Amino acid sequence: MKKLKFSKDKVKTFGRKVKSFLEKHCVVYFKKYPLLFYFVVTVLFNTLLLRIITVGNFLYLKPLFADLGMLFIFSAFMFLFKNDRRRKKYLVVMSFVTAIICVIHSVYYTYYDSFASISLLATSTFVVDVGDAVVDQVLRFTDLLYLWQPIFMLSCYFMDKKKKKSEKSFENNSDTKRTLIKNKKHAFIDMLVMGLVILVCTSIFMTKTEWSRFGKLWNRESVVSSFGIFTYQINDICQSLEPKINNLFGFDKALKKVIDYYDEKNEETTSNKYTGIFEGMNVIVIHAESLQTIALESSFNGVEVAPTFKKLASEGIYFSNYYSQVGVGTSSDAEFTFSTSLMPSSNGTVFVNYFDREYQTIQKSFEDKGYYTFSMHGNTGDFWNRATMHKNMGYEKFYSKSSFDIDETIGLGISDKSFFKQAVPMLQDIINEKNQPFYGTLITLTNHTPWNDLELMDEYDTTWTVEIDGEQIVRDYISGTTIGDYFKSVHYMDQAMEQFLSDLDKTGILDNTVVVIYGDHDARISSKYYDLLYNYDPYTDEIKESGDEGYIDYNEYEYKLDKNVPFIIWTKNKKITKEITVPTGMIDAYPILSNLFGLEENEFQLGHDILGNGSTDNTVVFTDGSYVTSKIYYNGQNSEIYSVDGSAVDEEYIRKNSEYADELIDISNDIITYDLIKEIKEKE
Ligand code: GP9
Ligand code: MN
Repeated sequence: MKKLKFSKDKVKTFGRKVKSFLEKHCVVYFKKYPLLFYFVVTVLFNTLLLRIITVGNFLYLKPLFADLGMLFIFSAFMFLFKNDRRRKKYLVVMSFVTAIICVIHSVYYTYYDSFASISLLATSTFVVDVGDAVVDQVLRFTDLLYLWQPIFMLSCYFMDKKKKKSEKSFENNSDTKRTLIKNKKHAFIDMLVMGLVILVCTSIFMTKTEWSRFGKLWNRESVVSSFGIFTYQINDICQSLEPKINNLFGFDKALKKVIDYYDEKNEETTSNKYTGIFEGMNVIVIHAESLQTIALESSFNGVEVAPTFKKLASEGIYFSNYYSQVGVGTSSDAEFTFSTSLMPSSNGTVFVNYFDREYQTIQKSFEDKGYYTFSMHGNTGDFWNRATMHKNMGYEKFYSKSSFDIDETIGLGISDKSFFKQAVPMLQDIINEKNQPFYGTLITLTNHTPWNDLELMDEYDTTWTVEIDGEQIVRDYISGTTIGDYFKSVHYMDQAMEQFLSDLDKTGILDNTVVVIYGDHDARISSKYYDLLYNYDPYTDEIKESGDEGYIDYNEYEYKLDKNVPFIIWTKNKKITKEITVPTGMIDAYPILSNLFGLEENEFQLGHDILGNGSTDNTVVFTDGSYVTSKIYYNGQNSEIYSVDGSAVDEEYIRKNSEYADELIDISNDIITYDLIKEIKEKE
């Protein structure tokens, strides 16, 4: 009993000491500067708001304390300013800075489902170019909510200015003066130490996985969810600068890791029934902007959304369970992964931040076989830094915007119909100049968000007619919605494709050409619109609810799986007609095509020849560490597992696949960051 009383006393004394310590080293500053108190509390509220709006977590204490710690550190710097007025101004400026950070992340999250990175500053010009898409599809009222805070701080600042007189008399009091002088000396250190202590205490509660994600920074949502926005931001700045100074650190370790990986992998590649089947034929690769598989599976009033793509899929090799693996570099990442069989960079965008590295590419492999390689795109050469990067990847010529007559504009630029129409004589010229066989990539443009130039496209009827009480009722339920507009736009792209193939056929080019089509990435349509596809009831003109007959419980994983894109390899003579349902990724395209065309195998490829090797399962990895197999979808953000085929998997299956996913991302990042292909080739 005595002992308990003793320890109670001790706790009380300790509590008193902490209280007086806090009074002396922290509360005193808040009392002296109410603006400082408002700053900490209101910015902290904004960070909470950001997490609620983006990742939807608000019950977590860890990011809250991490942000609080960072705010103390930011606040400490105000004491480096000479006088009160400047210190207060500093708080107002910091309010604007933090609010703008929140707005940027909020907008970015809507578009990319991730948090922005400073390494993308170089890509910010593209945001201007796709500005319409951002305003139409992305900018929401909630993204601007954060601005209340700097406005509030500014008002407090001006109100405070009015009180200047009385403040002066307060400062003239000799006792206060002494306190202020003491504060001036210690305030900076006090606030800094307080911030660091909060951060250290918070970090003790972080799990191993959280630390690993913090270090790798692939999974930005998860890092913000645990460490808060400011710690993420500082980490991101450091890691974005890393490539610049990286060649000084960690190079040897990465080189050894990558060499060991390829030595161990040592995959036996034997020829199979598909090897060299298309050897010597021309290749036209269609990079189909935002083309999702779901568009090939949908129809309205008996008319398919994408009849041409659908026909090509049924007449050729069709990967119906194919996924894009892009990161923040979207279109350019799709081109990169398709061409190199490497994952995109987790830190920035290869086309923009790592364009000066050496890559082993499919273009170079075709060139080694005597092919002429080129690309065509109706946008400017500097978009996604393509002019530079296409050259680096091995395209001998890039026909960009200046090579085309921009006679019809839809959305981002030249319409697909005009683009394809002009491409045909260009292809004929290429052949006439004896540049055969050729490997050419044609990048489409029209099907880019926001799909709001529909009046320039042929009408595509997306209504649904039902008979109610003997009367024909037409439900125009999907027009004007994002997904409805998307389908109309895909229908246009499909018509453009149909016309292109027919024009090509007239020239005879198709007789000796393999047409390869891939959707570059999903169309980023919010999951709420998918309810119109799955749960719309034309009889009631309403969306079905749980319990209603025929209601489909469309969950976040079905939505993720619906983001798959088509990959089609087609020839006019329908040489191979086959559907591959094994999960396949953009990373597998190069090995598959390499085998079909009898190319030299790329020793740095990380993908697999899913067609030739007869795989029954495959792991498609996404840039955040999530992956999909024929059995599960693993969510890298929260380690949740979704069963794709209804069967159960054991721990070992998950462990192995997760390790594989981590390694794939690591190896790709090391190769890209440290320019290891160049290094290894030089050593050979
Ligand atoms: C434009 C295009 C669009 O040239 O490729 O890029 P995205 O916004 O889809 O990354
Ligand atoms: Mn794209």
